[in-house]
Amino acid sequence: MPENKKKITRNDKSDLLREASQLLERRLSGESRRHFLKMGLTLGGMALLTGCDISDNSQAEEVLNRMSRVNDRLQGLLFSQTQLAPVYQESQITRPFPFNAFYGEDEIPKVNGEDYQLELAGLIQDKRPWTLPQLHHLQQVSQITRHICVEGWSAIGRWDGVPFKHFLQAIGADLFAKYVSFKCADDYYTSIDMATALHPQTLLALGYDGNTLPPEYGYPMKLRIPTKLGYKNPKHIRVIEVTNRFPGGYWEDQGYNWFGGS
Ligand SMILES: Nc1nc2c(c(=O)[nH]1)N[C@H]1C(S)=C(S)[C@@H](COP(=O)(O)O)O[C@H]1N2
Ligand SMILES: [Mo]
Repeated sequence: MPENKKKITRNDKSDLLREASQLLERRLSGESRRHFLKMGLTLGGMALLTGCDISDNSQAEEVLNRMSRVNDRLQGLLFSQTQLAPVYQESQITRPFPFNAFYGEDEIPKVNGEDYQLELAGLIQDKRPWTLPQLHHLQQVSQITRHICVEGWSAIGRWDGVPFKHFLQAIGADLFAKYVSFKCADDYYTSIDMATALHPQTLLALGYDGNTLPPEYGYPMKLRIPTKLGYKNPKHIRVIEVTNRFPGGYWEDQGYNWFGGS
């Protein structure tokens, strides 16, 4: 008998519901998640609306996927390039700042900055790779913001680097394309919408707290996006691609909400 066709008892159902609502929390994010919850649009409600049987795993999965896609679209619509994430004082920085990755600290990728080249692909006029000294020649800014991880922790840090919008303009990226995607020196990958890429607080971060970005926080560079959850902030970026084809992401492809607003 296939996994999702097993007979389901009453207890199984409440376990399933509990598990499903935890999944749902992960699949929705940002301002529209708060709207969803305020409207009482729960998984059960959605199941009624769509006529899906949520005690059937594959149908529950389908409901979650649909809610997640609606949530992406709503967040995209609600997102404003003039609405800024809160900024903090030097004294509020969390020390030490937490490390997180899908592996332990002993597996942090070792990138050699001397021969490092940032590769560019897709809808970009000038796809020549960039070295670290070239990136340091661009105008640098610094910013103290809160990093929020879906796993239930947040921390305030200071990142220094190049406003990503300036970089996209410098390389002649198609600013009307839908997505910017990132491949990292570990097996991590993620992607963002163009509106977020152009947001004034989105930073190609080369430094942390006044020093070179250390290996644990993403040497030689990470994208720091204070309007998005932690998993949308790629560390150890190796390739940047501008594209209209939906690129997904490491956690997003496992069910985390793609827009991932904070
Ligand atoms: N390359 C890479 N980037 C990544 C991750 C990862 O595993 N690999 N994890 C993401 C997650 S879930 C979080 S919370 C943050 C953690 O960043 P930090 O180590 O600077 O706190 O990195 C994000 N970017
Ligand atoms: Mo995270």
